[in-house]
Amino acid sequence: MKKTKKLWVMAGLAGMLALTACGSNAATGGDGKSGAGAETGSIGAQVKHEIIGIDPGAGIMKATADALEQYELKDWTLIEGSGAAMTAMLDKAIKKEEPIIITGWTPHWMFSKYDLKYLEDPKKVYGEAEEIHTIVRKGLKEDHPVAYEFLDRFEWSSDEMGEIMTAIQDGTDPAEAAKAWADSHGDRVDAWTKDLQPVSGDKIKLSYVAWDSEIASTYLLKYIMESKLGYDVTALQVEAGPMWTGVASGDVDASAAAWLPLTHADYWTKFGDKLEDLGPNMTGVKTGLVVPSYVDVKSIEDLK
Ligand code: PBE
Repeated sequence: MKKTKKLWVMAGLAGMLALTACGSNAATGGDGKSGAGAETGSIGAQVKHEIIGIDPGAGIMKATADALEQYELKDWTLIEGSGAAMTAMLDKAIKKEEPIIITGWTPHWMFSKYDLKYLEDPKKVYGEAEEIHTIVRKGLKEDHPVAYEFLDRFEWSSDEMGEIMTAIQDGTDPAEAAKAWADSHGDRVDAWTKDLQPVSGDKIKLSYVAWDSEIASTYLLKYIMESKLGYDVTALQVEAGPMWTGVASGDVDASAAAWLPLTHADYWTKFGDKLEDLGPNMTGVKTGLVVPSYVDVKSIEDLK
């Protein structure tokens, strides 16, 4: 069984090389229907024309649906699931050295754990300079000025977030991982909280989605707001839609998980004028289609 699969992969690699050698005229062979070599060779056939997605509300799912259209990948299916299911399938595929295509993003611990690459996106369907923004409900500044000022100051790097994410991935409880990070990065925490007068137990609600990046940031905010600023913070784990509607309706005070300008563009169009955008808490983030580096595909265009 294993052997067959390996051979299959090798045939696939040979097929890809042959296709490359023939130039980019995908009309022959690219659809896997023009002869045995191409059939076993196409990456599409190898992964059953499936892209392993995450939760349906995620912006990356919409971007991927757009990518399937714009790159005319008609035979392909985007599989819904969750961030956790996606990383479990990735792990399984890598252990067997099988091909897999996932919806991925940075920062994410998977890039330090595995050897992965983004597929090139010449049509820029996944956008360019993406950022993570902190959004707050209208009126937060008046009701909770200390929380507002802290959230407004909060800005960090993907490497810093990566430290918490990796600790969680290695089995540390998220609250513990956030505490350990804050305790060992006192200079950063002091800069964000400098001269802010702690309150006594005011309640704050943060919403987030169970994406690994957002678990890390939200638990850090909760820890700092509770331990340094005296708040009683609830971190509400919801789907992407309710995360935005919660802040827009005022049921939730803030979220540090708004990916803009592209990933959450639809949510921004719907709710942007009903909330306040405090700007980026992280810049240089990215989303796209990701494969293990042993998968011999370079660009989304090669999936055709
Ligand atoms: N993500 C991680 C989210 C934003 C954070 C890229 C999976 C999304 O696609 O909406």
